[in-house]
Amino acid sequence: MSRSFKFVHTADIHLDAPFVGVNAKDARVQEELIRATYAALDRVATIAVERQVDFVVVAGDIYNTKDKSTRAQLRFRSVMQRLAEANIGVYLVHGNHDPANGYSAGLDMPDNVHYFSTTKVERIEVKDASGQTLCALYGQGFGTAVVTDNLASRFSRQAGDETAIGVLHANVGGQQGYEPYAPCSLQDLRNAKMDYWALGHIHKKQDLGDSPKIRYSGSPQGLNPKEDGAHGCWVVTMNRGEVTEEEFVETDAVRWHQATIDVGQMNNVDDLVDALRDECTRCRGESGGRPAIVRIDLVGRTEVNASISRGSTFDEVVEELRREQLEATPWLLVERVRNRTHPAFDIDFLREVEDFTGDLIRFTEALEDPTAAKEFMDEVLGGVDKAFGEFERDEAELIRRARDLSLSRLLEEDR
Ligand SMILES: [Mn+2]
Repeated sequence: MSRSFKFVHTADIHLDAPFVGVNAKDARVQEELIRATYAALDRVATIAVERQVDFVVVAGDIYNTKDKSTRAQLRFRSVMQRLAEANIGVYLVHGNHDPANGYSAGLDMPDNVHYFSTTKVERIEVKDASGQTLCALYGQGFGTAVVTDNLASRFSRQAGDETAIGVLHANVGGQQGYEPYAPCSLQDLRNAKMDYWALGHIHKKQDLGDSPKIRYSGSPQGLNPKEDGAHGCWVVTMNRGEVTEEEFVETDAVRWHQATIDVGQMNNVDDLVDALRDECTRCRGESGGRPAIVRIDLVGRTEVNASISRGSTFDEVVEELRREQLEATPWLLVERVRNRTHPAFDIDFLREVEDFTGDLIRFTEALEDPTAAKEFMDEVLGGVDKAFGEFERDEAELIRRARDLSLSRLLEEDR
């Protein structure tokens, strides 16, 4: 007779991730970011212990770099020891960020830790303390950073397995923004006849199907602005090949947010300040008491554009907001606010007028074609590029903003 069992599915912990590109001068923010990946791993372990799960699976990328720091390895081991004391087994695959051929400090891991083979799909029968079989786990890790083989197609459930779980680090369905490693399709996964696929590599949680259950857990901690929203791990209960319960439990220590504010109905800078504060309040509400980092884009056609495009008004509004939000507890870092607003004049009317204003609009509209825009900007900025090297730019956006700024000045003179 089998019994029901419970496990935690996590992946992509990326211990020691450097949070590149975060503009954080504040010491509190820096400290919290350095701690964040470790804090998230700690929470995963605490959840495993508190919920008395039978085991934990980690679908790759425990560490951020192949040549992982000894500090990261020591801390990881201490978490494994905590799980060993609670009699919780840990089954891991190597991912592209921590392949088996990377640096290892050679630390002895406790006996509860098992890495799957990197040369073949390994099958492990998981038993409880009384020797009763709970399920069969199947996994294969990355031997080197770049794995272009379809690993999923090698998995196959053995006859007689009451419950089978696949553990794999892979890009399912050629997802953009992630390396195309261990590429496979949903059909490859289905063909293996597993009951649950514990996947890693994609950093946001994904639910790719229910029959069988195919899940990415995502990273327990969001690692960059694109990894916004709640991050956590799955706690899964299974019995005789069926998932009877699954819960996504939040584990992130710092949360990312991306927001867009339409300033179309606003009349003055005060309205804008209020809207920015409201957005920060909303992010706090969605962060569940955690510190948070937010990036905001302002969009819309508005009267406010003229005031915030002038001098340092915009920068000062953002600077004040940032200071105010950082001082509060928990802190909220307003990491970036982009002004993507447009002035409130009637382009359709102005376009028809036979004067310089009309010429300007017609000229810039001819540059809406990306190739034309690039050619024009290369011509205008060729000298700058030569002197300083070509910088990354959104040509169409730059042209639109230059047009709006010129129109604002021109129309003001008419008033
Ligand atoms: Mn990863």
